[in-house]
Amino acid sequence: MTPVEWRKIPTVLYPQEVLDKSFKRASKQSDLVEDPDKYHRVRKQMARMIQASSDTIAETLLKWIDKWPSLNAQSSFDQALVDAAVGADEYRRNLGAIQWAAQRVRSIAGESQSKMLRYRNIEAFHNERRHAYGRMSSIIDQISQNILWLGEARDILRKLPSIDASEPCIVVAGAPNVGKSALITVLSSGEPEVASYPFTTKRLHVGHFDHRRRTYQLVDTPGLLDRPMTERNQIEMQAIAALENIGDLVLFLIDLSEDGGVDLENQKNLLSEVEELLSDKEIIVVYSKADLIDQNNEGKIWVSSTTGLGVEELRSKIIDAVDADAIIDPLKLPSDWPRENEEIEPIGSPEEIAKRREKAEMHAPRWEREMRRKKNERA
Ligand SMILES: Nc1nc2c(ncn2[C@@H]2O[C@H](COP(=O)(O)OP(=O)(O)O)[C@@H](O)[C@H]2O)c(=O)[nH]1
Ligand SMILES: [Mg+2]
Repeated sequence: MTPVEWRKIPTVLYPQEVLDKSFKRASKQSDLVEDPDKYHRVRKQMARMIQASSDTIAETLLKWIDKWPSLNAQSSFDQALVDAAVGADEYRRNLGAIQWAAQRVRSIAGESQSKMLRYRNIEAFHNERRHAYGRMSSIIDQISQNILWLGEARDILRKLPSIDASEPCIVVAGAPNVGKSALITVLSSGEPEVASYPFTTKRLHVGHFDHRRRTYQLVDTPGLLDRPMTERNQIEMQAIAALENIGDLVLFLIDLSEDGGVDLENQKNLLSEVEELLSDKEIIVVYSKADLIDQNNEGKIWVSSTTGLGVEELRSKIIDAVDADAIIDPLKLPSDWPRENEEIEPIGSPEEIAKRREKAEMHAPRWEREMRRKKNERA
C-alpha cells in the first residue's frame, strides 16, 4: 500500500477556469488548420474546436480523479482521517460527479462530430460548434458545486499527516502536556512533520527515525488518546480503531511532575482506558520529564526530552518491541498447516461425498479418468 501524499494533490481550478482553459486551447488548435477551401477549412476548424475543448475538459477532470487517492485503497487510518476531515461519503460523491461530467463531455463531442458529417454548409458548422460549447458549459455548470467542494477539500487534505501503513508506526499517547510532541522531536531524525488533525485544533507531530532499512514513524494523538473516552464522538472512536490498525506499538506517557496540569490519578485512569481500548496492542508506559523528578522508582522507563536522558534506551526498546526485523523463515509452515502425509477427512455426509466425487469424475479430463481407471485395475 503506497502512502497517500496529500500534499501532492494538484490545484483544483474554478469551474470557469476549466472552461476558459479548454476553449482557449481549442481556438489555438483551430488556428493551425490550413486549407485554401473555405468550406473545408471551417468544417475542420469547428471539428477541431469541439474535439480539443472536450479533450481538455475531460483530461482536466480525469486528472483530478487520478490524483485524488481512491479511498477504498487507503489504510483504515487514512480513511478515518478523510472521513473526519471532509467526510468520506462526500469525497466519493463529489469525485463521482466529476467522473460523470468527464464522460458526458466526451460523448457530447462524439455526438457533435457525427452531426457535422451530415451538415453541408458553413453556417451549420459554426452553429454546431456553438451548440457543443453550450452543452459542455452546462455540464461544467452542473458540477460547479462539486468542483468547488474539491478545491476546498484539497486545502484541508493537504495538511493531513502522511503515514505509511507498510512501515512500523508507534502511537504516542498520554494526557495533554505530558511531553508527547517533545519526545517525538528528540527521537526523530530531522524535524517532525507538523500536520493538522481533524480531531483537534492542536497540531499533530509525525516524526521518524531509520533503523536497518525500516522507517519507524512516531505519531502524536492530540485530541484522541488524551482525554476520557466518554467525551468521544463516533468519528473519533473510528479514528482510534484505525490507530489500532496502523499502530504497531503504543507509548503511553505519564508525567509524574503533574507539570502539564493533569494529576496522576487522571493520567492513570486514562491509561486504563487506553489499555482497554487498544487491548490487542503492546503498550509501553514511559515516565516523561525525568529531569523534573526524583527518580526513586525502580523498573520504570524514564525519559527526559530536555536532557536526553533515557532516549536511546527507549529507542532500543521500541525497535525490540516492534520487532520489524524479525527474520521469518519462508519455508516454515504454520503449525496448523496440513502435512502431506496426513489424511484429510472429506467434508459432508457419505452421500454428499459420493455425489461430489461422481461430479468431479464427470468433469475430469480424459487422461485423468484413464489414470484413475488404471490405478483401480492395479488395485
Ligand atoms: N522539564 C521538561 N519539560 C518538558 C519535557 N518534555 C516536555 N516538556 C515541556 O512540557 C510541555 C508540554 O510538552 P509537549 O511536548 O507539548 O506535550 P504534549 O501536549 O504531550 O505534546 C512543554 O512546555 C515542554 O517544553 C521534559 O522532558 N522535561
Ligand atoms: Mg503535543
